Amino acid sequence: MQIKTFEAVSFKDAIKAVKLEFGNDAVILSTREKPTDGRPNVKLVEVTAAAATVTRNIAGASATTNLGAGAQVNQGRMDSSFERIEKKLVSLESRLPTARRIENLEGSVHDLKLLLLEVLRQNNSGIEQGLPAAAAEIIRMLRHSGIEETLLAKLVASLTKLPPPKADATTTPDTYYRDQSIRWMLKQISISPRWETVPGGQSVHCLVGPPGAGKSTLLCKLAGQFSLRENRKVLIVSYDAVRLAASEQLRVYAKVLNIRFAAIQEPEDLAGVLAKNNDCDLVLVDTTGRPVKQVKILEDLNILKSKTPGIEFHLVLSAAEKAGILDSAVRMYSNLGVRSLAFNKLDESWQFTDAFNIAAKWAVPMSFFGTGPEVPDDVERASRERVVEQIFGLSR
Ligand SMILES: Nc1nc2c(ncn2[C@@H]2O[C@H](COP(=O)(O)OP(=O)(O)O)[C@@H](O)[C@H]2O)c(=O)[nH]1
Ligand SMILES: [Mg+2]
Repeated sequence: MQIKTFEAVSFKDAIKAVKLEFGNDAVILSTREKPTDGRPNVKLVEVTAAAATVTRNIAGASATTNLGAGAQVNQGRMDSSFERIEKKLVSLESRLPTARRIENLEGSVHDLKLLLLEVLRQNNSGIEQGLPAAAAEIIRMLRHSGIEETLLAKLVASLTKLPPPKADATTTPDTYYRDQSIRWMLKQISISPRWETVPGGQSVHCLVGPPGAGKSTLLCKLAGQFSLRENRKVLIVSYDAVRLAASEQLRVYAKVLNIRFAAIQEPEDLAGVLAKNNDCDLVLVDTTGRPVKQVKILEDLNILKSKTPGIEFHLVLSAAEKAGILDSAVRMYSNLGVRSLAFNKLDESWQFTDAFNIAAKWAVPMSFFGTGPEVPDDVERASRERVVEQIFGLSR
């Protein structure tokens, strides 16, 4: 008799393997669960089976089965054995960890891994190793708040070159290195120039960026601020290439504030609209887009750029997004020649760390901060001090 042991992750799979090798008439001799090496919560199933040569009396009720060396097994007894085994299999299978439980376990292992990495990073005796204790502590604090490692390495290099703090009553090593770090961080970011009136001309600013970043909201805030507070003659243009009816919100808003409004669907049409409204000195262009159409949108924006001399693009980002998403948005729009970064939804976390990372890494000036959904009040001009003070916990 040929006997073999099969291992699988479930009884179903084990039986499948048995049938594949020994055919449908294989005899199951034993079944058991056994732990997996190194994964105590995940069990394997072991099924020992024998190959059977079956001869059946098709016409009669008393079919017999020939097991190798002539052992005769009554078909009725075999059927009931199978039934018992099947029941046992079902009950054992119900006790196996479900796919969801395994998933949960894997999730926990992943979380633990992250936690461990975080602990290791916090105890990192790497790049700041050679620094005085007070300076190293600042690096650890900045790392903890989310400042990117590449930027930290540059700061470490800069702090390393500093002369030691003078021993006087007013400066402790803590304040000395903190002030130097703040100074260094302020130098890494810049603020874009104000959108001043061009004598005898129009300045055209186009807001681009991922859907939902808050472009239209920011545009309304800016249009409101420039026309109400600075008395500028503003023209709002909605460039809604994919006909999302997004221009309606702007049309209504423009009407309420008595601001000139135009909608275009083709990038070539902007030049005509500008000529027709040449008494407006500040033109704010809103754009729309769906993620799947990004390539087409970029092509259109490039046409808009080539057909509209002097147009400036400003990339609007949501500070509530993950750093990776912000990074790929900057990468995507950088070919257009982005003049500034505006960060919205700062009110959702009051975290300026990602804004700092992105602006410093890509060396693009910051222009505006959206600090809430209210139009036109929840906007402020970007400020380097605001960013750095928040990171150092000196302000909200
Ligand atoms: N909390 C908060 N919500 C904002 C801010 N800016 C925009 N939003 C909201 O974000 C959503 C998307 O804004 P919208 O301007 O339509 O994004 P767009 O697709 O880039 O034009 C809307 O519900 C806005 O009210 C902000 O600074 N703070
Ligand atoms: Mg919009």
